[in-house]
Amino acid sequence: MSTYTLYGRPGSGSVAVQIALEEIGAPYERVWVGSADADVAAYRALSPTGRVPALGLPDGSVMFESAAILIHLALAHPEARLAPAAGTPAHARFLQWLVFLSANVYDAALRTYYSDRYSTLGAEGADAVRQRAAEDYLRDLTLIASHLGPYVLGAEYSLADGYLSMLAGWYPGERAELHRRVPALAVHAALVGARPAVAKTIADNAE
Ligand SMILES: N[C@@H](CCC(=O)N[C@@H](CS)C(=O)NCC(=O)O)C(=O)O
Repeated sequence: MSTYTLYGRPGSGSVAVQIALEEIGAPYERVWVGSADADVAAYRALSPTGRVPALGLPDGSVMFESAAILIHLALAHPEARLAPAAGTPAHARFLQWLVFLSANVYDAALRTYYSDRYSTLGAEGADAVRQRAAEDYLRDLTLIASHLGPYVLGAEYSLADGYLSMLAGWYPGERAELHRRVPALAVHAALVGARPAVAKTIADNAE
């Protein structure tokens, strides 16, 4: 099997991609991207947004955007059964939830942690951005949680589950409080966290 290169940072959006690579059992090199200006500038030559994750593909090209990477990996490795067969209604739901997570939940996380970038009004504006982001974050996690059964697609685990568990794990404040408010997320986090690919990824990111 050919080799991937995962560009990421510990605990960042690269976690979901690393979980996917571990689930597939694909050989990959994991590269942590530095946060210094020079590191980011060099990284932009590979991945023009300068954000992580990005994935170097076996042909030497590099792709970015976490949801797109997960969709690609699922399609490139159908034998790993990490998504329904392409073109089926189940695959349509897989795409729906991946894009929902990327466009809404990931976005709320970015508005939470980079709130100053979303306002020209200084600290007060950033506080307002953060408050709205927290409301949106909880609303959208609650929405997807109401469809868990116990996984995003029902009885079958898919790459959407690693993605959800990463994004829910970033929710600001106490994890216990989130799980008290949305119990289905507690069940989901326990199921996903018990998977060897997830435990290995979490351990690697904690080093
Ligand atoms: N839409 C992108 C978002 C990627 C993103 O913003 N990643 C964060 C880390 S979780 C990042 O690189 N932040 C650094 C920065 O924006 O300067 C994706 O889904 O891959």
